Amino acid sequence: MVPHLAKLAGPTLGLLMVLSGGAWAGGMHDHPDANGMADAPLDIVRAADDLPGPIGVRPPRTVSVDLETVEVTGRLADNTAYHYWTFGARVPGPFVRARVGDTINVTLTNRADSSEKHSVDFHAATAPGGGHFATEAAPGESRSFSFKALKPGLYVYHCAVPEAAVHIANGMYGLILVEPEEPLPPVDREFYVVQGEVYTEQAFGTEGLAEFDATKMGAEQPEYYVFNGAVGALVNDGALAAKVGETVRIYFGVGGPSKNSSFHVIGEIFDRAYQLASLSSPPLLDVQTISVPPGGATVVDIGLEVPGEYTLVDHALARARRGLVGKLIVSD
Ligand SMILES: [Cu+2]
Repeated sequence: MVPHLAKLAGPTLGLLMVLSGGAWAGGMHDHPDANGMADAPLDIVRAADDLPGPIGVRPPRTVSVDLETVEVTGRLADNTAYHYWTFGARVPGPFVRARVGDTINVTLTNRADSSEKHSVDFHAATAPGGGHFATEAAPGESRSFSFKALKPGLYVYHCAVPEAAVHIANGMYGLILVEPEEPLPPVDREFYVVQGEVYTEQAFGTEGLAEFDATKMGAEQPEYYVFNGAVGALVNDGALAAKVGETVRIYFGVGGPSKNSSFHVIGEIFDRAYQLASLSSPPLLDVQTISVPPGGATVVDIGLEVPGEYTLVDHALARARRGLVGKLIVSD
């Protein structure tokens, strides 16, 4: 057993508790080694191609969504670990796919080895707190609610237990796609990418266990910016892969908690961009960079004409040096 966040003892912990509304009250909790250790962190990256396929044409029905909240020590960067709070031990959480008119039965189970309460707020739900109040679960608890997906779109979901920004900064966000009655144009490949910020006491790149810094979060000064949870998540083996002549679709969201993304793929143009992830509005055509707010999303389609390596960035390019780089590899 490893006492994570052990360095937070004493006055530092007291200060954090004031700043974060007591959200760290359980921060001294021991976690099983299976949840990762500082010197053996888990891979928490959600692969960009880890999403269910298109629903296509079908009548509305009932869909079950089971989310498990797990606190793990994961790899934030080479030689840097971080204590993540997650949906399903990956960041972002699972991609949820439904169709407009579906009834969505959500069950959130907070693992018994968690130190915190967790919940889920679906932006696709029209209900108080988006389901937060109905799902707020203490460690070991399981809570459920149902909602009808009234509006098509690509929506963020996130934990909303106070202080919600802390839970989001620690990795508790994901996307739910509510497909319109008439499906989107077919594409050859689909990808799932979510941007977030990580606020650590230690400077970017410092080796060892990086600890959450409430002051930096309050000042909106992250040390790390990440696609899919970690530095390097979408490069090398994690790169998005496609072939010349194909059209790819990226479901892109921003967990935040605080920073907009100016999402851009270097060397490409978004042939179609569904601004603010509205799927009821016609897409914009031929867009270079699209602005995505925290708690927001977009859907972009890219036709691939030329083989080679393309780079996913936030065009606030200074963020690249803090980890925000992904790759799209296009082969012949
Ligand atoms: Cu939470």
